[in-house]
Amino acid sequence: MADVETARDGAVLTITLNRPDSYNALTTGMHAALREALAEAAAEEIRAVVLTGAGKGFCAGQDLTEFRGLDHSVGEHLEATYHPNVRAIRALEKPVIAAVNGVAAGAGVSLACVCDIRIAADSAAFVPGFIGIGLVPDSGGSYFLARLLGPARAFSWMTSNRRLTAAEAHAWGLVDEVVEQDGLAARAAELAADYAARPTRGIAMTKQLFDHAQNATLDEQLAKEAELQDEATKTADFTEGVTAFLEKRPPSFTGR
Ligand code: T3D
Repeated sequence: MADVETARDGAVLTITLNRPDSYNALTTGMHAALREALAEAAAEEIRAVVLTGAGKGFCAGQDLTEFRGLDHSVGEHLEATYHPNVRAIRALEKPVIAAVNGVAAGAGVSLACVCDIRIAADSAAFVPGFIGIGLVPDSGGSYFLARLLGPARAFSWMTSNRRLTAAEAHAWGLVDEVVEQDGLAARAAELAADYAARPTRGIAMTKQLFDHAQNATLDEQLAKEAELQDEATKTADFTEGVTAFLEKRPPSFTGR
């Protein structure tokens, strides 16, 4: 079994981190495998992606056994391994759903937060992790958590190392939905299939817009909206959406 597995169901690609004995802690090799899986996800026929973990954990962050006798620059390691995948997920022109099946810690929390949507099993938990070993949030953690939770809550949580339950994460807005452990995979598949039937290019451009809004002025954002709306009107799904509305029938979107 590979450390990162992919499975295709129609237009949905599920990527599974697969080192269950260590709660899918990330090794250098896993980053490369994840990069390959994300390249597979970029194919036009894939219209939604699920990212999950095998076994009891979602992802325990950096595999700490790789820190034994640390003899490399961690900053360079981050740039070479974590960062390309963070950028690849944000660049995917389709929704990425994190199905958090168990504990997420350290860069595992960051990884979930890089995704567009998070659903969690009721048994899942979120552990800052970094500060527990004297580190700072990385792999996008400080960026996404500040935006998802607000800087004050993100700071106090990340520096407390408090284990957050799935219910608490939901109350904080960190996850969109909490489902029973046994129903998580089915719910993730259902949600992904639903997304895969929507206007994929419109969703991709919505993702791009909200990313752009993080650091834009109002004028810059208005310009970006106008630019992407122009592009959206050139899609087949726009034509289909308007036609279906006028013909009083449900639309059939192709993702083009
Ligand atoms: O290199 C760079 O570029 C820097 C990047 C840094 C990014 C980071 O992510 S730093 C933060 C790294 N992560 C952590 O510090 C989390 C460490 N793990 C934990 O705090 C806990 O294990 C958990 C909260 C994740 C889960 O706790 P619990 O009690 O539910 O389970 P457990 O028994 O501690 O762990 C289960 C197994 O997974 C266990 O193995 P064993 O004893 O049954 O053989 C444990 O050793 C293993 N495991 C968990 N986390 C890691 C790990 N093995 C290696 N690395 C881990 N991060």
